[in-house]
Amino acid sequence: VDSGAVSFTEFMRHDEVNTRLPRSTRARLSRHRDNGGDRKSFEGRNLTVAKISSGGEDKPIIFIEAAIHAREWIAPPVALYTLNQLVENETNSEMYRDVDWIIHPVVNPDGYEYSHTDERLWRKTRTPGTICDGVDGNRNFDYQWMLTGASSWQCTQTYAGYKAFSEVETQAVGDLFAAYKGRIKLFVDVHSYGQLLLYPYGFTDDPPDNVDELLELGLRFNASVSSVRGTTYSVGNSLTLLYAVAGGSRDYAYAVGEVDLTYTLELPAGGSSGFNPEESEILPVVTETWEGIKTFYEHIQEK
Ligand code: ING
Ligand code: ZN
Repeated sequence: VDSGAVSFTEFMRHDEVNTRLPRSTRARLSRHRDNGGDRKSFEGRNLTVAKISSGGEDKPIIFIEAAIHAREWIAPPVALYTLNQLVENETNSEMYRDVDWIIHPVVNPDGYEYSHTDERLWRKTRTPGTICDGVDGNRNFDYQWMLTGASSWQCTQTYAGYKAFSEVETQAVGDLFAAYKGRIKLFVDVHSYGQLLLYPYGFTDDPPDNVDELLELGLRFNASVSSVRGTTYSVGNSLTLLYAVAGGSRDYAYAVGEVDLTYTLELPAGGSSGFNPEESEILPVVTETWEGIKTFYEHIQEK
């Protein structure tokens, strides 16, 4: 057990995440890396995805992505803790016997780095615009693109890009949905903040076909998380509980990727901006969230 592979006592820079990923996924069974279709970020960083599998090409997949938004620093640790628990904690090894996992801990590495080096509250990618830089990755997916809750003006935080999938980082995620179509059974897009678990859709409050299952499983996620130290989540339709959004990865996963169970997870807040939890909060947050992830896993495993 190499518990020192990934830090949960401080926020890691992208190169630390990236170099520690292969270490924590070191050969045990057929775990391997996948660079999101061999793509690099706009500025040339690896778009490293960890895949955890005990072999075979037909098992259900749970897909977790984090940090499509740069400033949401508490999100990558949740993805990395999940990875760590799977590959470093022998007692969890049955969790990748019947189910495969794809974990993309930093979807937007350029923005993530910029939020460390230049502007703490940077949210978007780093592609240059004529006046303002960056695209909101979570408005850039090719499903109901620009319908609502997104902006065509490059200087806004929710700029959807000049076209759907204008960003290589969102294309890389889209490629994964295409490559594993039919196998991905649950997708979680990890954000902060708000203590919300949101299911489709972001652009309408018309309930999706399997709203009962989405809600019921979401409530079980909340029960598991809250059993640790009382953190509670509101579970519901995205638009109703938060605000209108179109072009996000969750709805794309649901409607185009044919993933039946898709959620946006808004982790707890911290600090004056909400995006700055104390580093001492990382471990409590990832630990309680892991209980919820296990509940997701049990549901997929029993299905
Ligand atoms: N929130 C998400 C956002 O992209 C969201 C919320 C995403 C709602 C997807 C619905 C669909 O605005 C944060 N904190 O980024
Ligand atoms: Zn976000």
